[in-house]
Amino acid sequence: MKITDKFSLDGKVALVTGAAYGIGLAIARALAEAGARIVFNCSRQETIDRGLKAYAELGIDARAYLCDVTDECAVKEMVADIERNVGTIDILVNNAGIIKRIPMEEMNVEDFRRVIDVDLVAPYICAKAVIPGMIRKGHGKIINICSMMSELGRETVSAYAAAKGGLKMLTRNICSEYGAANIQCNGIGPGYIATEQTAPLRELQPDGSRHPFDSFIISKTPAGRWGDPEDLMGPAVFLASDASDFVNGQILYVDGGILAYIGKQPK
Ligand code: NAP
Ligand code: GCO
Repeated sequence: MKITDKFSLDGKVALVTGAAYGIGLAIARALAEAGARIVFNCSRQETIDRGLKAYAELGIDARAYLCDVTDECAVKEMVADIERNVGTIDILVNNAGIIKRIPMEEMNVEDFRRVIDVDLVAPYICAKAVIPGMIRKGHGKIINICSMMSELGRETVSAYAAAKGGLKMLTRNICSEYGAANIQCNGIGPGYIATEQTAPLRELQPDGSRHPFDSFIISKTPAGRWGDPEDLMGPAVFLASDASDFVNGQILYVDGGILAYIGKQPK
């Protein structure tokens, strides 16, 4: 097989959760351009509509489901409908996620639990729903969208860091439990990416200057910039394709080098 054929997703069915915009849309676009049939879900009809418009403008015939990933019954129904009407899911990208930036001592437990539910329990629910079909098919790819917060903490993101740290270990455990069924489960750990989720961290100040956190990230990132969702497209195709069949349980950090860098030395 030619090496370029190993990156082909022709004939594959990919479910990308929460992929109406942002990182999920970019990853789904990449998988589509590599040949996959795209299915996505969101929890709000207006987001579904926004996503379908975006895919149509990209020339991608995506199928959409209104489904909250924390609702196991709804996820099982969605997966069953996909298997009936599109085909068995070959690739699952657990992308749907939320963040609540609240100092831990001020965060109520309901908010903490909601972040854990969406960012950790839901990837378990979705993986559990697609694994039987992958086992029947004899192969599968699960990609969990982790985070720098799978490795590092920072103020106000206790629930998110706990969830993304757990998602790193869930990734390793799915690898351990299902590697023998030829299912590869890996993570992508984006650095700081310019999406709606991080928009508050990049808001211009009243005087027109950069947000202090924006300047902080620029200084902490060797690439000297925020990531773009498009920076995740190649890594996603790699982990979704035959090219990564012997890669399992790994987190591929796509972060411009931030995790490797202690930070600019004082002048
Ligand atoms: P985003 O712009 O906030 O988009 C999140 C998407 O998830 C939306 O389409 C949203 O649609 C969907 N979603 C949220 N809750 C859902 C639920 N309960 N059920 C189904 N869909 C749900 O986020 P993003 O920046 O693209 O991030 C995508 C993923 O990458 C997340 O897991 C995030 O933690 C991770 N990540 C982001 C960054 C970054 O810097 N942006 C870095 C590392 C990791 P609805 O609201 O309509 O459901
Ligand atoms: C934050 C940011 C980060 C990014 C991402 C970094 O408030 O620190 O939202 O958490 O979303 O997860 O990898």
